[in-house]
Order: sequence, then structure tokens, then C-alpha cells
Amino acid sequence: MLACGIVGLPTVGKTTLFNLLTGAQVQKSQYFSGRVDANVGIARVPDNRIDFLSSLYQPKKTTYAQIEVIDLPGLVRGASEGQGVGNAFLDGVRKVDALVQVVRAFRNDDVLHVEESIDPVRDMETINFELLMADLDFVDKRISRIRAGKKITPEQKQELAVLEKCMAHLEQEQPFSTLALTEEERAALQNYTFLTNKPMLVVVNLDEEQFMARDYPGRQELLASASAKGLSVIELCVEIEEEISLLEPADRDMFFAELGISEPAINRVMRVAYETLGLISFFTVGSDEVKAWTIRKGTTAKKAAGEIHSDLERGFIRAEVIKYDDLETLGSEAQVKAAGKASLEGKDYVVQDGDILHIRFNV
Ligand SMILES: Nc1nc2c(ncn2[C@@H]2O[C@H](COP(=O)(O)OP(=O)(O)OP(=O)(O)O)[C@@H](O)[C@H]2O)c(=O)[nH]1
Ligand SMILES: [Mg+2]
Repeated sequence: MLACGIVGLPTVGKTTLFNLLTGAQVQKSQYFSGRVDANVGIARVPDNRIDFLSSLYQPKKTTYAQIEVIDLPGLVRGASEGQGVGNAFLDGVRKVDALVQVVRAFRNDDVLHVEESIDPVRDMETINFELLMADLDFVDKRISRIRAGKKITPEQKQELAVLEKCMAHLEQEQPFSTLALTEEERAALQNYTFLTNKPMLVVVNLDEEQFMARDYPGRQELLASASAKGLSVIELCVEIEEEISLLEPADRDMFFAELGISEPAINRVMRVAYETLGLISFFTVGSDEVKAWTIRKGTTAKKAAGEIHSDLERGFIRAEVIKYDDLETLGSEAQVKAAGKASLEGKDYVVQDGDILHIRFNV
């Protein structure tokens, strides 16, 4: 399962967002807790298509796609030099597939701000800078280690050249993700994880007033800075969303309508997380179970079959493919087949978002 780490300064609303995404009820904090342990939970990825398939097949079990969510400890300025929970935090970041950075815009005198003022742009840049410094530190150490060796192998020589290129780029305060490398250069670094290479989306945490106004101090600057770095931004009031999510469905809809919220935050966050990560869903259907599976864009039918079960990949013969949209329009598998819209695909077929797969296999 893919893992998303929630990062940000202390007391910006990370745990509140974690609770919202996972349905957990972890204690929130008003002060810098200095905790080093991470909360771990699972978020269900909402998907109307699964709702429709479930009503069509009436299965015993309906399974939505899932993403692991990790609420990491708050990061402070200087973490890359070991400040705060420093290295423990950075190790946590290293392990996840993508980052959700929470940035505080909300005003609340009861909630301490480590930097003693509200400034979303500065805070976002602080976090990005710490991640960058951690990468720089890593590259620097690696270069020194190679140079200190008695003999430099041809592979090390090549790695050194790539590391130096990398160093120059990071020194310009550019994230690793924007460094242009050839296939060969990339291969030389394949065993390393760069924090600034992780897909990241930014959640700006607003108070109710800012949310209603769809504005807050520093908004233009923040959007410009994020867009220059290729980061997606979602603006929401995490606390209101969390309170509403705990209500009965009928009350929930009423509050959403009143606040002009067209879809719950979890849907938006998950949709953007999917896009940022380059993920898509395919489905399996039947009277036992309707299920969404998560794969990276570009995955072949045979590999996708392996997600379901290794036997399906090993003994893969063909995939019977029905497009979700055709099924929704025509109303049944039989109708889709009658209209000639079902297809049989081989192992190299690239699975598309919304494909419904029946794998034919033989082991
Ligand atoms: N007014 C307001 N307060 C919020 C909002 N989101 C979170 N808070 C409050 O901010 C405080 C900190 O929230 P947490 O979710 O515990 O923050 P955190 O980032 O997990 O904090 P650490 O784990 O200590 O780093 C809590 O008292 C929340 O109730 C918001 O949207 N508006
Ligand atoms: Mg917390």
C-alpha cells in the first residue's frame, strides 16, 4: 500500500487532518509536543464509481482503494541540523511515497505558533528548506565518503560526477525533482532516496472566516511560490471539516451546503494525492466483492493481475476489459458485450483508470 506522510511545523493541524482522513481520534495539541512517534492510519479513497458498482452487483463485500497515512512529528527550523526531533522526523519522511504538507493560516490565540506569528509562505518555505538541507547534507556526506576512499572505482567516479551535479542544483535551492538527469545518471543514484524528490501537495489550514472569504494574508504569494515548484495547493478549514465529518449524514449535507463546500475535504485531498502520485484505479467486480485497486499509471495488465494475486500474474492468459463508463451507460455487462464494447487484452495492455478487469489465468 502506498504511504502518504503528513508534514509541517508543530501545531499547524497535522493531527486534525490525520483524524479527518483516517477517521481516527488522536489527541490534538495546543503546544509543541516534541513527540517523536508517528500516528499511522488508513484512509479510504472515496470513489462514486465503487458506489455505483456496488449497487449494481450487490456484493457481499465492497472495498474502496486505501492509502496509508502517517502523521509525522512536527518539524522545526534547523531540523536538518538535528534541531527538535530532527533526524527522527527526517527518517519518517524518507520512508513515505508522498508528502502532504500542512501550512497554518488560521488565527487562534490559544494555539501556539513556534515562529510566534502567522505567515503561511514563510512556513512552507521553512519546511521545504529543511527537506532540501537534509538532501544537501546527504549528498555532501556521500561525496566526502567516496573521496576519502583509498581507491576510486569507475562506478564511484561516475557516481561522484552525478552527486556533484546534484549538489550544485540543491545549492541553488532547487528541489531534486527538478534536476534533469540522463537514464544513466539516474541509475547511479538509484539506491538513494531524496526528500525533495517526493511528490508533495500543500494543504493550507484556514479558519472559518478565511474559509468563507476564500482568502487569507499571503495567499497570492503562496500560490505563486507553490506553482513555481510544481506543488498542488488545497485550501480548507480542517477543523470545521473534522467536526462536520462526525455528524449524521443528513446534517453533514446541510452544513456542507451552508458553507458552500461542494465535496468533503477527504475527496479533494485524495483526488489530488492520486494525481500527484500518478495513480489510477482499476476495478474487479462480482457477487462476492466489488473492489478498487490502486496502480501507477502505465502498469500493464499482467502486472495489474499480480496486484490481485501472484497466481494471476504467473498464469496470466488474457484480461477481459470493460470500461467503467460503458457499464454505467449501458447498465450491465451483457449489454456492454452485446454492444461490442468489451475487449480481450494481452499481457502488455496498459491498464487505464476505470477499467473493470476479469483476468483469465491458468496455473
Ligand atoms: N481555529 C482553528 N484551529 C485549528 C484548526 N486546525 C487545527 N486547529 C487547532 O490547532 C491545534 C493543533 O492542532 P493539531 O492537529 O494537534 O496540530 P499538529 O500539527 O498535529 O501539532 P503537533 O503534533 O504538536 O505538531 C489544535 O488545538 C486544533 O484544535 C483550524 O482549522 N482552525
Ligand atoms: Mg499532532
